[in-house]
Amino acid sequence: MTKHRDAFTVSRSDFPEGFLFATATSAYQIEGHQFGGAGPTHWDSFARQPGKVYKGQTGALACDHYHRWEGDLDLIRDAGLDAYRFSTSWARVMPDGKTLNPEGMDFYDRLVDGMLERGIKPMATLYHWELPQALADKGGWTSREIPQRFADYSHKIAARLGDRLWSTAPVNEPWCVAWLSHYEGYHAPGLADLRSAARAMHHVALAHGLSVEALRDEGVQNVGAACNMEYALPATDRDADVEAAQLYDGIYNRWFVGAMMKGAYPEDVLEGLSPHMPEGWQDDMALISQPLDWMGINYYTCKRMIRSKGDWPAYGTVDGPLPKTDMGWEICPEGFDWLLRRTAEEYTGDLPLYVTENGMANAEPADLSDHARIDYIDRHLEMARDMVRDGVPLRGYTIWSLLDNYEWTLGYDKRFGLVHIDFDSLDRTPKASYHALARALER
Ligand code: IFM
Repeated sequence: MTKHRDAFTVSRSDFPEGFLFATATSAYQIEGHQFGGAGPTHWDSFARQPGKVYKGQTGALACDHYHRWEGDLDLIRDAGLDAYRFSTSWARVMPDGKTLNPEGMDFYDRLVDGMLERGIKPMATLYHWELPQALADKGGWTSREIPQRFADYSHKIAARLGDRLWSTAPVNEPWCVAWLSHYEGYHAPGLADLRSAARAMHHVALAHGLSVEALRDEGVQNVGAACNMEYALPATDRDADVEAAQLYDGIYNRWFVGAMMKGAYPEDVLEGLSPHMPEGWQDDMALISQPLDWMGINYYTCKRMIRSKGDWPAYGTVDGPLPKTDMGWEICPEGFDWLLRRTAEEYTGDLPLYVTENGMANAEPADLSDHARIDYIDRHLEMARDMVRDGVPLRGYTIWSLLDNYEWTLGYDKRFGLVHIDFDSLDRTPKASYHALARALER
C-alpha cells in the first residue's frame, strides 16, 4: 500500500513573492444550470442520450453554487488562496447564444465583486464547454458562425466585467472542445468524425483569436489562454511507437500552442488534417496568433502510445506502470516538468506561464483524509518550485478543483475537490488537503 504525505513539504515561502496560488472550477460543473434563466446546452442534450454520461447526470443542480457562492468564496479566502479561476457560462449569459439574459450577467457581476471584497483575484475563462444548444443546432464548433458568436459574447462579458477581472482566457482546453468532442466522441456533442474534428480544431483556435481581439477592443488587460497538455511517451522504443507518441503530442500539445504562439499548426498533424480543414484557414492564423500576456497549461497525466492499425492518426494507448488516480490516469509529475519546460523553451520564451489546472480525482475515505491528493499536489508543486528556481517564467499554480463537481461524462462519480460535497444535502466539508494547503500557504 502506498504511503502518502499527510502534509505539504512545499510552502509559499519556497516561491518568489507574488507567485500566485489559485483554485479553479467551471460554471456548468458547479452552478446549477437550472437556475437564473440559463438556456439549454449541448451537455444537457448529450446527457439525455443513453449511455453517454454516467447515470444520465447533468449540471442542473450540481453544487448549487448559484445560491451558495458567498460561502464558496469564503472557503477560497480562508484557505489563503490568492486567486480564483472561474468561468462565465455562455448559455447563462446568452441562453440562445445571442440574446442577453441580464439575470445571468448580474450573477457574474456579483461574483466578481464578491471575490474582490475578499481579496481574491478573479481569473475568468469565457468558455468552459456549455455551448448553448441553439448554437449546437447550427453545427456547433464545426461551423464558422460559432467563433463569430463567441466574439459577440466576449464583447458583452468584457464590457460588463472587464474592468475588474485580474486575468481572462477565452477557451478552456481547446483540445477537449475540438478533438475529444469531435474525434474521440467522448464529450458533447459526441462526434467521432475526422472531418468534423479538423473543422473544430480550427474554429476553436479562431474563436480564441476573435475573442482576444474583442477583449483587447474593450480594454481588458492580462489576456491569456488555458491549453491542456498530456505527456506522450512511446510504449516501446520501436520507431512506430515513437512516431505514434510524436503525433499524439502534435495533436494534443503542439496544435493550439503552435497556432497561438507561432501562427502555425504543426506540419506532422497537418499531414492528416489538411484535406479536412475549412477553406481559407491559413488566412486566420495572424488573428489566432496575436500577442498574449500569459500562457496557461492544464496538466494531469501522461499517456503511453503505440502505433495501431487503421486510418490516420493510427495510434492507441497502453496501460502504464505508475500509480493511478480514480480517473485511471497515471500520476506522472515528470511529464508536468517536461511539458512546462518544453513550452517555455520552444513556444512562449519569457511570457509568464501559469499552471491553470492540476489535481486529481480520488475516492475519499469517509473521514476525508485525502492524503493521496496532498501527495499529488505536493509532488507537482516540488516540480514547479524547481522550475522557478531554474528560471522558467512560471508565475502561478492552480488546483483543480475547489469543490467536488460534475465531471462531465463521469457525472458526479469522480471527486476532484479540496472540499467535499454531499450531493444530497449539498453540504460543504473541507478535506484534509484543504487544511494542509491552508497551512502550506501560511508558511
Ligand atoms: O473537470 C475537468 C475540467 O472541466 C477541465 N479540466 C480537466 C478537469 C478534470 O477532468
